[in-house]
Amino acid sequence: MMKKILLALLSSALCSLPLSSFSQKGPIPAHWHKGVTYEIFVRAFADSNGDGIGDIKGMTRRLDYLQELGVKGVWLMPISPAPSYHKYDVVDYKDIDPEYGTMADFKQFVKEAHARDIKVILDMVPNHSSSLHPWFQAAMKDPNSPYRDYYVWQDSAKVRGQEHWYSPKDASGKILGGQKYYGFFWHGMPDLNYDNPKVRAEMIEAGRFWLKEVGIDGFRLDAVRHVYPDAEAAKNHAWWREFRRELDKVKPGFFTVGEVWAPDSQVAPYLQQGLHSVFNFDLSFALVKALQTGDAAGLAPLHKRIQNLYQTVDPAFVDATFLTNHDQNRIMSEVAGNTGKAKVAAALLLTLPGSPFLYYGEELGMTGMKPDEYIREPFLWADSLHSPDRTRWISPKYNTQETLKPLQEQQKDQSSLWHHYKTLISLREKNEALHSGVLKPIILPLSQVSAFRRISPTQRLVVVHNTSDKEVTVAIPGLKKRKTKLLFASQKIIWQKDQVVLPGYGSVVLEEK
Ligand SMILES: [Ca+2]
Ligand SMILES: [Ca+2]
Repeated sequence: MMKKILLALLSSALCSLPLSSFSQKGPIPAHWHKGVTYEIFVRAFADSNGDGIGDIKGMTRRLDYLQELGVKGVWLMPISPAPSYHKYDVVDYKDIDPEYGTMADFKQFVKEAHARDIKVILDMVPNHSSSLHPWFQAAMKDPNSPYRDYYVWQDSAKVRGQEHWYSPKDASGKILGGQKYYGFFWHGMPDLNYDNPKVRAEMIEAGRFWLKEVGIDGFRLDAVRHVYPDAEAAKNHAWWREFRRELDKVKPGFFTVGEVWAPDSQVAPYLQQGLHSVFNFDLSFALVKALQTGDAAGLAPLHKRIQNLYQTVDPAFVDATFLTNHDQNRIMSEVAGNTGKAKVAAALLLTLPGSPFLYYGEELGMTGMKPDEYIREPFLWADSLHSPDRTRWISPKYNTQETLKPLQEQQKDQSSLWHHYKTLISLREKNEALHSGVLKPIILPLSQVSAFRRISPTQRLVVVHNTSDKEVTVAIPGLKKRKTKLLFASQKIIWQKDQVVLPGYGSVVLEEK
């Protein structure tokens, strides 16, 4: 009866959505439900030619590493030509920055990634271009240019306050009179005008180019909710529907994961439109907080609540979960360098539902705090400063051989954070309930414990994490020692009859028979 009521409630919730909400999107490739994706800042990852700047050939050489770690996808931060070090200010949407290599290098990378069953998604930055983009240069110099309307202008007198509006300047820095342009993030990144159909066509053409001619699998979409301001959210949704509709003709079901940095209620509508997946910022914040405070009891119920909300919008959505990304302090710094906490954080991420995204170096326990450059430091491959592939794009403040064991050493040490990640990624992939099962939070009178079941048609798991440094005895309702099989324990556990004694910062995954 309860089930019937729930189904009725769910179907009425679905009927209240526009009829087009599901038909807009092609089916999501199963890959994204099952696999772990690895975010790479190309500049910091692997250098192939000794100039100190990470590059595409360097990444290609390290694809075997990614395969060994067990990831099934990579998200590359922007690789198109751009004046800044981070390249979120594009000057050519259909090329590769020469600092990173050539288009031929990149096509080779995609081919070799695919040969290892690793999908490739690229960061796409549709909200703004660089102020050095030829479109903006033409628009700025000549108000009658056909590119003038590619951007957002307003008469200086009408601009109230200075926030987001800037006067164009000539090459010598002299302010040009007349109208001001809109740049939500920075004066060097003028917003594109999506009311202009030519701008929408340009961005769809760029999408077509990468999906069809280069052969990538999808996009991480930058600043999704800023294409139009929040007050014009309906136009924003219409744009993402158009993007999906047009590019599904090119590569049906191409993957999209959106950055919608907002509370879950504001995020959910994007799933109804063009996107398969959105980053779960609320869970990221909650995970970090749980590790910092040691109060983890609310994690699984929170995750369940967010999932329920998103599922009413799109039952097939992919929940892009993560600990921290390139815009946030690194998780190891958030837990003050405590490896025990970092291990629980990883175990939570990889046992809760979702399609987990790792940020490069997280698996080594790289630290880093803002400003942004220092959360994007060189990956430490091996011991010596001049070890092959180590980038030198910035002098590291946090991650040096004195402060961090490089990959080569961690690979030799079975107790390393790196082995912990590798083991959990493999466990997640091999166990249906871990990658595809539903989440059933287990409520216990222990604030330091996060406990839940993961249930799929063929498997039933009990997962318990201890976010404190003290041993804890956990009584899981219905759990019988003789009917369970140990699938994973980060440290040795002890049974007291049917209760599990979990060491400090311990995680355990049990299969119920
Ligand atoms: Ca290089
Ligand atoms: Ca905008």
